Amino acid sequence: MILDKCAIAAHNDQLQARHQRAFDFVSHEIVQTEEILEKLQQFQIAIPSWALGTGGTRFGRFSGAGEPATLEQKIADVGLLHALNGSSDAISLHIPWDIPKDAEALKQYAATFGIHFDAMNSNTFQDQVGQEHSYKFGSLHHVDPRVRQQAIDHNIEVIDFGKQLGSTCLSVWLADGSSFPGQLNFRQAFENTLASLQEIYAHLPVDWSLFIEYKAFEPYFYSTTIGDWGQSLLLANKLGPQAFTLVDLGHHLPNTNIEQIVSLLLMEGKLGGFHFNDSKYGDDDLTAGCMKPYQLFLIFSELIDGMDARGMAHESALGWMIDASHNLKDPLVDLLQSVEAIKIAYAQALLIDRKSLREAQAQNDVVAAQEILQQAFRTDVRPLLAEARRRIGAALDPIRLFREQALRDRLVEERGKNSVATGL
Ligand code: AOS
Ligand code: ZN
Ligand code: ZN
Ligand code: ZN
Repeated sequence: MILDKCAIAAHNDQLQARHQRAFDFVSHEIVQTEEILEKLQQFQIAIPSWALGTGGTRFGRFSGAGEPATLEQKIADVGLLHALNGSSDAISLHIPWDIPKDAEALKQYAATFGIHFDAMNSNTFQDQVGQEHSYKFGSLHHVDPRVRQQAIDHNIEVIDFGKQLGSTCLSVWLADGSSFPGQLNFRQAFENTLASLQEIYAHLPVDWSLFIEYKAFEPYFYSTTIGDWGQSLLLANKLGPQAFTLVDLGHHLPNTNIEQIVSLLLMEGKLGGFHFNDSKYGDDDLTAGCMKPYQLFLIFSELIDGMDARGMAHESALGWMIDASHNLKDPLVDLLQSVEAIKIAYAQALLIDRKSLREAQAQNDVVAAQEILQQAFRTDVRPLLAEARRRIGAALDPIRLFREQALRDRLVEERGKNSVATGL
């Protein structure tokens, strides 16, 4: 580990007095401080392997230096994040970008950083070298049963890798769609997708979940076979109790009320997990909370309300993951920012006075309802996050420590300037 515990302790000592003043100020106004601190310590957000390298645009890729070139290096990067913020104890792998050669050794290596393996992601949106059939016209929805079978077999292979690593979830995102009216028979495409997913579902171990991610458009621009939460929920309901909908925040048409979707999926017991990111236009995959922090807060407000109504444990009942990737910032620093934004929204939503909100709703007191939400949203909870980190030996200010310790330079020294991560 390129960051040792002593460096974190020295950093925390240096910032302690200022932190204490800020923490005392905010905690003075909050009744349930200890409860929130405990929840913040437990709340972990998984890191996707593909976010550790610099992302591309449709037009080019400007790789940063010292990117993780091997699976071990990707795990070490997540280990570094976890040491800094104590909030990212899992990595989500993607096959075939992250094929584990020796799963047992990998598991042990990850455990040295306190890291385990989150959802496994399959890939039937790219053709791989030596692959028999092309996915140019889709995979699980394809008109040709041989292409569907190849995609089914791939997903089963991904489950098998996941079993070896101790994962308990398969996440499926399909690019399958069409770009021109008339290209596809929608009903047939949907039925083929369902039949293919049923075969994959039949191979799920009993303690596994299947997450079905939807996306409005891209890479195709007329229809996407799993294009919205209705289509995903329909599939999840038909498949059975181990199938759930996955919400990626960037996968909606502009202005969609995502918090309402979240609320109803939770009500139906069919919300599986999240891909956090932020966007202004489409699937922009920007840093969580960089554009619409109020929306993120409102989503967490519905999540907490819905999870508490069903008695679900916040930290473990749903799959929390980031799915962001871009090409301007250091990916590790960017991930620290995303995790921070997600936990800020979570902490603010924990502050909502639920009892008063229900009363206001019952009285149709619209003003009071808005005041209650915004009172929570406008509370600066950052000292609570810092205190939660301090108590578990993580850094009071992870980004500052990352920069002070010149951690990227150390990674470049170790890995070289030209190491490039596999991914999009
Ligand atoms: C694609 O747009 C989806 O967000 C996927 O979740 C993900 O980015 C992809 O599966 C990477 O493997
Ligand atoms: Zn996603
Ligand atoms: Zn996406
Ligand atoms: Zn995205």
